[in-house]
Amino acid sequence: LRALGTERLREHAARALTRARSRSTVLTEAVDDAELVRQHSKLMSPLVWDLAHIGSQEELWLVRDVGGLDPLRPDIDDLYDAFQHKRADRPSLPLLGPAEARAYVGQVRAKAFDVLEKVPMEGRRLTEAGFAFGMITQHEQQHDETMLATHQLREGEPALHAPPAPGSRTGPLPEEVLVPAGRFTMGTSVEPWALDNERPAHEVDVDAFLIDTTPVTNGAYVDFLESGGYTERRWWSEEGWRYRTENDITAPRFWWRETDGWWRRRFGVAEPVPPGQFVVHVSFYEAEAYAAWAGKRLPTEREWEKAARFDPATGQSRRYPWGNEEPTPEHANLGQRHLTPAEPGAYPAGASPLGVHHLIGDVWEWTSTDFAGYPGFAAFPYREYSEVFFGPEYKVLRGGSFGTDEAAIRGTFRNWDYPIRRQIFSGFRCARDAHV
Ligand code: AVJ
Ligand code: FE
Repeated sequence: LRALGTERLREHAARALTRARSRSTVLTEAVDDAELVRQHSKLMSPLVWDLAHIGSQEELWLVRDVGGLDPLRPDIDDLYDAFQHKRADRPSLPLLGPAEARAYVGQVRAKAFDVLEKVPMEGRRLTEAGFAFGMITQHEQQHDETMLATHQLREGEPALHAPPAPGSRTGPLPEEVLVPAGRFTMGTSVEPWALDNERPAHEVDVDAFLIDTTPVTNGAYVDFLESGGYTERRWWSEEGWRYRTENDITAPRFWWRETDGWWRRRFGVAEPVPPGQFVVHVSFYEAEAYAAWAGKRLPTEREWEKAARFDPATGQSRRYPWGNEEPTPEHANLGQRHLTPAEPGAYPAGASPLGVHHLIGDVWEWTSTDFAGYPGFAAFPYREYSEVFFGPEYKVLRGGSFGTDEAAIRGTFRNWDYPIRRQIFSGFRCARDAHV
């Protein structure tokens, strides 16, 4: 970032903010006002809440904090504070209506651009202001992915459209890759837009292990299903079995069985489950059961990151599996360009030095690791960003999905959720110990 120079830095931030806003606009203009204010699922906010919340965070961080400008709407701070109101209660709040919310986010953005033009960007200010703009860009993109998940939950005619994800551009890939034993650098102290939970960089020692070259496909998952995967207690953990039976979970979310096979609903379209694509909308517990059935296990978070970042030729950790350059459409299925995961081998340019594919994009990958701070963790800019979520209730997911923007993903990025969650774009790959 420093190397960019302050003018390039301003441009970079402005472009990233504008790209996020185009996406928020698409997601909130694809449905009518009645659908914007409706709660499509108890798990999600009405889309109009996400929109105004994006503006509210931007007002707090960029307009008031970085810019030192007067508040625009101090009266609504509380309405859009995610910690004040649970998602289920948000529809009953006196929220801004669709037209008001659009006007509000527009006014905030105009002020944020004023701040971006004028804020001094050198030395410490550069790092702080640069991070604040990066954080707000990522925040908007994270809510855009959440809004995409709301679109997936919504009933009714299709509202979003995109070309299909690419098919394989390689021959068949080996099933697994061996990751040799040894130390590698996990996390980062230098990535400019890295959030607090990705910091600091630290060395970790990892035993040799094998990891699947790609995430698990629908076809492989159907084999698990049809060989009694959901009815045989032995594949499931105790908690997982309780969750499965109490909620009568019998297949991934959005799937159902017809006489001719498995079908799914995807953004309002009913279609046969495509066997080649990676499975999506599974909980941690389902992923864990599949892995047990396959004679494997889920990777730990450090295993996942080593497979993604470690370059055995240099001993260094890369920003992304393919190197240090920002993602392009050749590297990964990101950015809501396609509204499905791809198939194995679709992104050969995105493979890691060890030959692991599809680490970035396609589906968020469940790991077996509980969300916790790295050694030397310091909450920034506030405890509520990640620290309050540390603990065994949350599992870490890695790599981003087709719904994640490139600004909001990298080799060090950590997402987290409850192990029961499946409305997110979650899939997984398996690993196992290497017996050498
Ligand atoms: C990192 C995706 C778990 O959506 O709850 C958005 C991101 N934090 N607003 C979430 C976030 C505050 C967060 N996740
Ligand atoms: Fe938020």
